Amino acid sequence: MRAYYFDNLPGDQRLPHESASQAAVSISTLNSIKVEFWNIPLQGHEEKLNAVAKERGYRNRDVITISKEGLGDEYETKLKAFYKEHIHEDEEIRYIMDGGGFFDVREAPTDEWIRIAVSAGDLLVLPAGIYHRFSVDERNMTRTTRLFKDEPKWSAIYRSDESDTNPHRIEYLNSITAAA
Ligand code: KMT
Ligand code: NI
Repeated sequence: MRAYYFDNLPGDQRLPHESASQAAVSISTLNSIKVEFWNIPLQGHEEKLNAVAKERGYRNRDVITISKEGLGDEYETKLKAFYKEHIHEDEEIRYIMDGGGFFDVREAPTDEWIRIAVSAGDLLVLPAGIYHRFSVDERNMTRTTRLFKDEPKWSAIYRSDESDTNPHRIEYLNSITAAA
């Protein structure tokens, strides 16, 4: 995992887009916006992943391969949907098993994009209510385990005035202010 500020320049979303003028983003900065991260080496990851899942009450999971081969005709549509800024009413928990990609999260209160580059072994938890988006990188492939607390909640709430007043969004912002 490596995190840095997104350069906000137009161009292929699969390229790094690393801002040259800003320092790298530390894990503690990520933690301050409630993003959590672990590295669990692929070899023998089952036991550790199960332990984290048990401890945090993640009872369901599935595996998705985001690639042309994995998604076929749906690939381009899905890539566009994943890269559209959104929130969920639940945590987004991803353990990367192969390939990699970028999770872009909005820092609060600055609203700057922080780009989190992930690879195999990275376990990332985005809190409910954080604005984010996802892209594959130049490898064009991400195989990931998706963990869920209960029933998978797929719905993405795209950014709008309405999402800004979503109770999960408000609760998220309050949790950050309270922690600061
Ligand atoms: C989401 O909701 O942003 C996603 O599921 C992204 C794809 S998982 C790497
Ligand atoms: Ni999402």
